[in-house]
Amino acid sequence: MQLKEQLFQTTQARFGCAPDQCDDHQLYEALLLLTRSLAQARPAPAGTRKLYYFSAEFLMGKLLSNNLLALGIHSQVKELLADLGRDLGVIESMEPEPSLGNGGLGRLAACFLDSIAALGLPGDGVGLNYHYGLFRQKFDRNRQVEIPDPWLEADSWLIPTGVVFDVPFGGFTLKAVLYDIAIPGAGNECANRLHLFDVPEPAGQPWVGIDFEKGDIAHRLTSFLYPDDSDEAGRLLRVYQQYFMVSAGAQLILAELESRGYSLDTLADHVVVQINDTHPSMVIPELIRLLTARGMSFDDALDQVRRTCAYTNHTILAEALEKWPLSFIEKVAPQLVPVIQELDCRMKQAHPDPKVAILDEQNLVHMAHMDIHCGFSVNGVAALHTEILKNSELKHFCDLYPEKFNNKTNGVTLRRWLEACNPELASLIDSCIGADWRTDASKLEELLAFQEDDKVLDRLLEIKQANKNQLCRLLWAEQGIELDPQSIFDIQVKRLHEYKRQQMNALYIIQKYLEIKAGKLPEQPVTVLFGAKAAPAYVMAKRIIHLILCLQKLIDQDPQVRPWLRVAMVENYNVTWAERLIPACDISEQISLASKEASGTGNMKFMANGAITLGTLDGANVEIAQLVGEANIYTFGAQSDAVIRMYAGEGDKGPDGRSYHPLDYYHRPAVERLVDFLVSPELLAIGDPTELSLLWKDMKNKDWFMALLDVEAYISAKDQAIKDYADRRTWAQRMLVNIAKSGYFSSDRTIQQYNEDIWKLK
Ligand code: 26Q
Repeated sequence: MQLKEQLFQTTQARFGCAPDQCDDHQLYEALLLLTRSLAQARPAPAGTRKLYYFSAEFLMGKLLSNNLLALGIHSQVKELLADLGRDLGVIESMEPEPSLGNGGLGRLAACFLDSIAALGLPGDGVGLNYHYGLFRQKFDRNRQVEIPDPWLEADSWLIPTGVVFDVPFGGFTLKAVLYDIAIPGAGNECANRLHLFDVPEPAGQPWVGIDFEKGDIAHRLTSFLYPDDSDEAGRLLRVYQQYFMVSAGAQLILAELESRGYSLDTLADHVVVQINDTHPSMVIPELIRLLTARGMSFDDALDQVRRTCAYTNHTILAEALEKWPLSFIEKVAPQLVPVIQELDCRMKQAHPDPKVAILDEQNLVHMAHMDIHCGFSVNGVAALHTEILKNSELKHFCDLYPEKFNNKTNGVTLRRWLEACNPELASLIDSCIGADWRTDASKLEELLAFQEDDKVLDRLLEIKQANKNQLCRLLWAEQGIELDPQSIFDIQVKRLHEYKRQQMNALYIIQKYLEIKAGKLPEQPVTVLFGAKAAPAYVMAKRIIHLILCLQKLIDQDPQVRPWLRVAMVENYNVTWAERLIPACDISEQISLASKEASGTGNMKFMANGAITLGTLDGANVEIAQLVGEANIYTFGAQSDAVIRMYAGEGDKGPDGRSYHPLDYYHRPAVERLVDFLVSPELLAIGDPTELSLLWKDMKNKDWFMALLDVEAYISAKDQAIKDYADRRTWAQRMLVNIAKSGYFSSDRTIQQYNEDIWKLK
């Protein structure tokens, strides 16, 4: 049947009218139903071995456009709507964004699902159906306010499956109800599934308070997604969530193994489980428990699980490595305690070094340690990150099991992060090298042949300008922010964390502000854009948001500075805003303290859209720099080995154990006046004096992530970039090189490597 006919039938059945009689939301719903059923009808990819990608987060973003592209009907639907006088962009804007993730880790999982399906590999996601995604962010009096985000509507991408498992908790049992989202593969006829488990009768309101009863857990277990929080409160619920996910997921694996006709003792031949950071690590003892309960010996169960499970590490920040008190597990899932104790005992016998123990002296379960002992693969997410894991953070484990350690540099799906979000650039690329780059991103390198082609270079600049104009229109319409589209767009969008150093960017803004006030104008007008959510309990991160919003206001009110320097923080930064901001970016800010950002993936998206990176040699920036060459990136700042030595206190150790002393840098005249501006009369007149002075004190006395160490080098590098921007032709050539080299950062490449080295699916 023709699509037109199908759409007609869908709107008739659902709303009793023809498509041209539908409002925008009804048309969106009709397209959702149609697309969902087309994706659902596709068969799973063939194969005897199947991957289960376990993750507490899948930050999918809107799915309509993506699915239309994967199904190969995007342009057809667009034209069909145009014939009705409707705009697909407007219809898409009706879709609520499922924010079932915090940031990088969750978005990576979504990119991976896209690539696994596009490569035709049999692999499903396993996670939770949170009813409230990450909070919606509002700004009120220059502060972040969090508002619950109910994303589920009567019609959504979820497909009820009728599958239910019992999950046994200490003292009660809960049913885990399975919903699926179909993940169609681009360029083939298959679809995988994202399996999301939910409680049978979810409560309508998000969780409030932390004193919960068992009855509450039954209704509220999937209530909300935890922010990547430094907050201890309510952590027991997190363990309930994790066990619910892995127990139901493990039961699904064994049920599918059986229905595929395989016996339990062939588990490792037919199943591979990828554990996305330690959040799903309890899948290891749970699988052992289920196998032994079905009659397998502990030895054999451990052997199967060891050949089935693989672990990905996404962070080296010590505070983010999960360690749960055994008493939590005793309360949530007492049946796991003997399994974990037995694993601990065996590992201690084989390797008595307390540094590699699963259970430490305080009876904390080190989830990563369990993963490494009981899995066959441990991978980092960028070359530098993996080296740091092997040489420092996980050195003791690498000495024990060198063969388990491997690197898988992250990637992003260019189908969402180039084709869908930047259609004009995608069609310019098509006109240069054809359309095959969509499924073979290495083809983008062929763009290098166009480095001297003025038509292509001019068109690149034109498209960037058009994207900037478009972003300005949206920011004005949706947030009342008015910007100069002719200015340089310098963008830092990512979660707010001290190690990502948005505060250092703020110091740059202060430096420019003071210069302009003193009569020294920048080479070009600059707009510094931010997007960032802070975890609700992360006080310092919220102070940095406060600082940025105060600077925004200060400059907005100043007619002398405004034409040259603007600051704008986008409210409620999410995947949808990323899709609008990234194509409009000139300078991509990737300025984490070297050694702290495991990989970063925003850096890759910006590069693919022709932004030039201004970054430290951290995470995947190192690989970006190697690929594009130093003429096509701005790098600055201390390198990871030097930073690691300073944390270790090599040399002149201070009272906090480090050999980095922020006051030494603070007292440099060029730095002191920037830091002191935090408590200047101008800023105190706008912001909260207590917050600003606490931030000021922290910056000069503590500065845990060494912003003052790098700030001067940062300022010169950024000034150089702004100066170079004036040579439009050379800049366009650099943009082209960045786009051409971004093919390496396609998640298709990453997934191919996971498959070749770890999963071995086909
Ligand atoms: C843990 C316990 C309790 C509550 C929340 C959490 C929690 C949740 C999310 C801890 C961490 C996260 C998210 C981590 C994350 O996004 N890491 C990023 O992963 C990306 C993909 O590999 C990398 O590119 C980034 O460098 C890394 O920061």
